[in-house]
Amino acid sequence: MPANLPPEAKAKYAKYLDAKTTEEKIRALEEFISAVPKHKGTENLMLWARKKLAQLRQELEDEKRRKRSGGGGIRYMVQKTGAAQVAVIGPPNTGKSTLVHTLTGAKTVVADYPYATRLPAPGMLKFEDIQIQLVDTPSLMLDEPDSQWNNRIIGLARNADALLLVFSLDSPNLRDEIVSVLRILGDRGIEISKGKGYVYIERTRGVGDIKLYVNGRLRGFTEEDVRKLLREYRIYGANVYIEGEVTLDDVEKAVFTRTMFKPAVIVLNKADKSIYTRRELLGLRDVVPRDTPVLVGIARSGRGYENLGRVLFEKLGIIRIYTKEPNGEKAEQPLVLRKGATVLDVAKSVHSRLVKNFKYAKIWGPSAKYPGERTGLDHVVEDGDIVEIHA
Ligand SMILES: Nc1nc2c(ncn2[C@@H]2O[C@H](COP(=O)(O)OP(=O)(O)O)[C@@H](O)[C@H]2O)c(=O)[nH]1
Ligand SMILES: [Mg+2]
Repeated sequence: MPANLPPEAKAKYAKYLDAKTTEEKIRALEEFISAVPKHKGTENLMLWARKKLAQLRQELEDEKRRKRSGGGGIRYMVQKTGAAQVAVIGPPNTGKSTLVHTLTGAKTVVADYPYATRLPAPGMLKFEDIQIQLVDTPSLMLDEPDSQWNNRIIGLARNADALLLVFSLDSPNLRDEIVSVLRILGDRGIEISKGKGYVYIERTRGVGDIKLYVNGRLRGFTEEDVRKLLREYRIYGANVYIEGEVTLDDVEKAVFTRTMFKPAVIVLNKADKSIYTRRELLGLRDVVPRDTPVLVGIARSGRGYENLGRVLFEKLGIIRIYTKEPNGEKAEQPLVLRKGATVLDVAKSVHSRLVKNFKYAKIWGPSAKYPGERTGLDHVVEDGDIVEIHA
């Protein structure tokens, strides 16, 4: 990087972005690939483009197969319930189904042969006064990273709020397996860590307007440079979200790979059959992002996973807010909101009327300077707060 693409290639890319059907996308991407000059600076880009092309071809085949068999097919998505949805993902036989069963009581398919689980299955994990939905999924095929089978599992990952990545300590290839799973996710635009910086470009339809939401630092470029760059790719309407420290190269990369961030927790299971020393496990830190918690345990008994609820809760970045009517009792069930939410978000999730007629709020709990502090709509609430809205 930077790719420094010739205008022709950029124009082809714009065509790819606008393509509607899978067939159109394939054709446009092929044209784009042949218009990109091959050199060191475009290596990553070509790698991404070829992967994407392989995936699109798979998708096309799948679409054709579905048409031949008269459409329909099984529903693969799992309806979200509870405070958040966590997809349990990993290589075969690592104990995913056992873990979901032990922690939630859900009936899952457990077997000592690979790929026994054919369909996703949800269960509810209790954490204090909320429930977190765990979704058991079929195992990833590590030796066929771009398979349609994996695409479906990645679809579940994309739809979830967080991932629980499960590996087995009796596998001699543990390190490679972790790397493979993270790569399978990364190749499809799912990162489990924001690293130093993070860019996400959301294209908007309609009137041309590029809006930047910067929560960090632009290293060596201005907002105008971003607009100029995107216009070169014929992108005239977009919301660009920037977090942390980011270069213009990072922004250009985000044009090509639509990266989304999914917080994750890693589970190293079958501790009772572990072939690793403590020291060797600590050595795995260089393939696991620093901000990703790692739990070691035994799924059959649940040992080692006693704190999984809290760890997931914290990683999900959610908070619990208890509403209260003036002179009433605090609600038993909390509202679940994102970290950083304000009184406005609280009011909105109760009733739009509360926003329109808002006078002030009274707060008890961690975010209150003193019990019953009076605040406006922009007050940032924290986990455990009690909020009373006066309207
Ligand atoms: N020793 C041991 N075996 C386990 C553990 N967790 C799961 N298993 C066994 O490993 C096999 C695969 O488990 P399963 O949950 O179906 O794995 P999945 O393919 O990842 O869903 C089954 O025979 C389980 O009984 C564990 O913590 N320790
Ligand atoms: Mg299973």
